[in-house]
Amino acid sequence: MIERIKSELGNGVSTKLIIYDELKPRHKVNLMRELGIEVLDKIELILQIFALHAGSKEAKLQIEMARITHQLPLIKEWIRRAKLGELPGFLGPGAYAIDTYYKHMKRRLAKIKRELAELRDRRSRERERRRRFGWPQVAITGYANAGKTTLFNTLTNESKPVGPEMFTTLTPKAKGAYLDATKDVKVIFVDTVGFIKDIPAEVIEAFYATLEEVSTADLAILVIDSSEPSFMVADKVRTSLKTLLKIGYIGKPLIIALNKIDLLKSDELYDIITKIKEMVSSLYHWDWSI
Ligand SMILES: Nc1nc2c(ncn2[C@@H]2O[C@H](COP(=O)(O)OP(=O)(O)OP(=O)(O)O)[C@@H](O)[C@H]2O)c(=O)[nH]1
Ligand SMILES: [Mg+2]
Repeated sequence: MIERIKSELGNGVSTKLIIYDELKPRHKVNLMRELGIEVLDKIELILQIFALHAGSKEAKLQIEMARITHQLPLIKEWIRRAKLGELPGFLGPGAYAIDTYYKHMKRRLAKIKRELAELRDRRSRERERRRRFGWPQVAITGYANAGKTTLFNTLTNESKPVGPEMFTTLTPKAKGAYLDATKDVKVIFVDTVGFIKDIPAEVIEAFYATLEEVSTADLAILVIDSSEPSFMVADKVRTSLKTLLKIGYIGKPLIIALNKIDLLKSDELYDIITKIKEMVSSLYHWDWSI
């Protein structure tokens, strides 16, 4: 396999190999040693894309935290192997320099955690303030690119960026809107960062702010891109429901919003609705509707 990758990479033309899966530190170190180029796994790739989109300070800190958290086991593996003499002078610095770098990263991580905790406190105080007005909070959740922000904009008359690329939204946004023309019922809609396939949201602590917005909401709207192949739609509904339970959205109502139905034929829509209804009745034990 390694030989095949080597020949595919050509003679020094490629400088980076991206593996669209999660890599264990020891596998990554082995690959880098064998190939002599940078190797990225799926999580690192996603974090790099995140970094391109990060606008707010909070989003930047969250991404850096996720990156360091993901890198630390790798650096540890480097140190272990370098000390065993398996990686003499590997990637430039020796074991001592890597040791220092490891300690530096740990300190940086602790600092980021403190800063994020402050921002989180502020967010939670904001939430409390909104609650004192008695306005219910509605979280718009779902996978990346499902159409969450498009729905948020429509409901709140906002114009937050939407786009076909993934991870357009990286920090939760809240805005109040009246539900009826008489202006009796006001609710706060919260747009959130999308779930990502194969990366359990609770693994990446960096999404804490988003998770908290969802778990403390009074109602969640789960936006589903129903134009995807039906097995993917079913899989995403199933994992979204599990994620909602894991992050503590329990005992509260749920609206499943099938989005992008303009891209479906009516019999396809009927099939998807039937499939989702079956799944949700067996997995979600509280009020729900589609
Ligand atoms: N055809 C079709 N496209 C839609 C619909 N709703 C949203 N889109 C498109 O889907 C893409 C993603 O929409 P967003 O609202 O940015 O999705 P999101 O879930 O907020 O995405 P992230 O913030 O990246 O997680 C955009 O190109 C939208 O124009 C719809 O009902 N039909
Ligand atoms: Mg969005």
